[in-house]
Amino acid sequence: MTTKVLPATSGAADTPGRGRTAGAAGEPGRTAAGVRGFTLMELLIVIAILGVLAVAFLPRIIGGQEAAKISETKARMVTVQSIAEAYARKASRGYYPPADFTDPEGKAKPRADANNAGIESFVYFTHQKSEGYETLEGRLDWLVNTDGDDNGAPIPLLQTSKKMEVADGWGNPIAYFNSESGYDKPQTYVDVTGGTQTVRAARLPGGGHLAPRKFQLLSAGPDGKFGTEDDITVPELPR
Ligand SMILES: [Ca+2]
Ligand SMILES: [Ca+2]
Repeated sequence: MTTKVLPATSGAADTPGRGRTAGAAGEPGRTAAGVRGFTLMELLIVIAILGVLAVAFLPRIIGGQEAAKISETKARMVTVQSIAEAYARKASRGYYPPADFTDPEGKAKPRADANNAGIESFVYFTHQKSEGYETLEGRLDWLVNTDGDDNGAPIPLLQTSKKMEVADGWGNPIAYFNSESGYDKPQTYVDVTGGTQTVRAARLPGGGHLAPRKFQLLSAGPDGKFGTEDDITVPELPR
């Protein structure tokens, strides 16, 4: 009896592979492997889909935010432009707001430093008293003071002596140039990061000044740097 049992045991040991593959041990092995493989595939597919979604939509979200800031900046610049035009029409002045704090009528003697002078001068002269045209009154959230200076005396229509710069959509001051104050004189602007930038009046592709005998508004655009391709100008530069 014992001698028959031993060969039977050794017989089973002769075909261990077949016995395990076809037997109870084989099917659970396949099932386990199948479940793991499928789960890994699912994970990979989910990761792949997330990757595709990120690639597809992140630039659109970021691009959409930038587009909104560009639109906001243009809207502000057009408002500033209309204020400048109205200032020139008022009482048949015939000149645009000064960009260097020099009062053509010799009355105002504002305290001013060299930074952000163009736009500060614009805001100062266009908001000294009720001029009877649209002003930045009611748009105080557009105003910033990136160079941290103080005009010394309140600007009546704006109830401030400090916030004299109109910001673009990224918080940087919009630069203002007046041809009479000089397109050839670069201006110094302190940007929203506290850095200082030299800003030059925009030129046409042919080399001439944009809006000769008028005025220019310049935004550093999305990259925050003046003088680069993404700058926004009013009037618009031909591309
Ligand atoms: Ca300032
Ligand atoms: Ca730029």
